[in-house]
Amino acid sequence: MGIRQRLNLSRLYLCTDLRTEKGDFFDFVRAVFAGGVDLLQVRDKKAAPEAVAEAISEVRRMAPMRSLVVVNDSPQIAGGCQADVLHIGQDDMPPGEARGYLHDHALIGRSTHSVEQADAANADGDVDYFCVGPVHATPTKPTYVPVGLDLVRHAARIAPPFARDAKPWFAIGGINAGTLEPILDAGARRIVVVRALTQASDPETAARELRTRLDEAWAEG
Ligand code: TZP
Ligand code: MG
Repeated sequence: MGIRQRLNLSRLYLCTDLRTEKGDFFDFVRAVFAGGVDLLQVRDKKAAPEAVAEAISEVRRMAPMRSLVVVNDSPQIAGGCQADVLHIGQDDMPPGEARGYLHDHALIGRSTHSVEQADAANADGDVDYFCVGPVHATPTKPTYVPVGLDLVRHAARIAPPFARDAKPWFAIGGINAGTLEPILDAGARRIVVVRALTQASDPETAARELRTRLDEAWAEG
């Protein structure tokens, strides 16, 4: 399956650090892939770039065919390991410049935190998907102002998930099985989570629960 098709089919995106304190990174990765995660980003600002690059190579070997492994922030690391997806924020290298480091079919995702940023990402030919958030306040990003459901509704208007040519987008920030329903009602059909899986006692079951609800929401329309 091609990279873009995998993105189009994706629903559950996990950002995780290397879990060095827990020491169970690869077991965790195996569990969440089994539970239905289809994009996995390694985001560990404390780890050495070499450790992140090494972990990413191993995760790519473990990843199911339908999934995509995402490199955060660094076009250089993404290019160096021939990554299929690079994720960049508003303060990172601009997408058009970052593309120069990547292989020809690689995808670029961008974080957005306002209507203006979401509109710009949606219109940018170098951005293949975007994220909107944080929907709710989150200790994972304590300095970010929550954008609430209004930005989710806006994203659903400019890029309706069921429209054939609409750009994929993900809601992010404070999402778990208990907060998912209003986010689906606001029009999201793809989500990014951190704590919902990294802090779960049974990450495979937690992933499967989110995945099942997302699959149902896609089927419901
Ligand atoms: N960007 C906006 S919110 C967020 C990022 C990386 C973190 C979301 O973490 P959690 O634990 O799912 O609330
Ligand atoms: Mg960044």
